[in-house]
Amino acid sequence: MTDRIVLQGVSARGNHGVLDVEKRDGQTFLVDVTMVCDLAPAGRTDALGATVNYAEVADDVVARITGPSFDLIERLAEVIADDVLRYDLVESVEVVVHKPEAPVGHPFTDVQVCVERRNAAHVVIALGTNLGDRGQTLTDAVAALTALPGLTVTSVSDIVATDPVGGPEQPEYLNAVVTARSLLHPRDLLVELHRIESLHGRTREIRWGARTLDLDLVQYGLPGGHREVVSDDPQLTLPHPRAHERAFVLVPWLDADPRATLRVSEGRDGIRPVADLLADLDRSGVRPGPRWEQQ
Ligand code: A4P
Ligand code: MG
Repeated sequence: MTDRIVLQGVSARGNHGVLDVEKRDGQTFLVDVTMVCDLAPAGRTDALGATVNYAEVADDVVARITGPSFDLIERLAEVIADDVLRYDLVESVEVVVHKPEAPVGHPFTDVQVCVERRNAAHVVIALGTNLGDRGQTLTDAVAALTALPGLTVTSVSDIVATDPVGGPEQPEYLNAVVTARSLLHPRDLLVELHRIESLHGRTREIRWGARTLDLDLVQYGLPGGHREVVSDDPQLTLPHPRAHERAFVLVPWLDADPRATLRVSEGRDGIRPVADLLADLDRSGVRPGPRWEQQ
């Protein structure tokens, strides 16, 4: 695919940088975005809906530049690339972040980082544990997911401590959510999730019973996007049939992805912002949990 949309030199003031003065005073950042995508449908139909609206991309870029401060422009480039890959049409994206006023200490014209990322299905994985060294288990599970070929972890929520929902009387849970992009097919990804669970001594005696590690595939593909998978197969139901009613999933998911949406029924109207779903739920059983352990 050689078709591309190039958006160059989007600029705004932001507060990214390691130094206090950078976080306090801010400086100008410029961003170039190159999106590789099939433009033939737009060329044929002349319809904006058949392409990527570069004005929306520019809005997202400016929101990231002016948004919460990162230490590194590598991180800024990464989150911008991730935003762009929400457009299913985009097969791959190159993001260049320029920081021409960076405190380099010598005359220079520009410093830039460039990242190139491929698109794949956006997936959401929920982690739960209420037996053993729970914090360490979650840390190890995220490391195992990060190391999985074909899976690129894009965001990890904070850990929440949660009251058990359903099942027999059992200890408090720690839960978290990881978002990722997957080149693995849903079934292959589930096999890998089960393998990681087994590595942590997961056994299955009682449904909804206590467990060392539970990894559920909450969603595969963005709702309404062409990589979305909807399935009522009991071996792999997508989206996860109980996710929408569980604050222990939605609270960390929203933390990992404030713009998350979840399909709750068929059609366009069946896609709901996770923030709205949460507004209707009792969140009293979900509390801030421990910090992630250093690896
Ligand atoms: N399966 C079907 N769809 C999926 C999917 N989307 N992701 C199948 C993962 N697995 C899926 O799962 C049972 C079977 O579901 C698997 O064979 C798989 O092929 P399991 O992990 O063996 O058993 P489970 O986790 O006990 O069942 P389930 O239905 O996944 O339970 P839930 O709904 O995940 O509930 N309370 C708190 N506070 N925190 C928790 O994390 N977790 C549960 C488990 C109950 N209460 C909780 C928590
Ligand atoms: Mg499960």
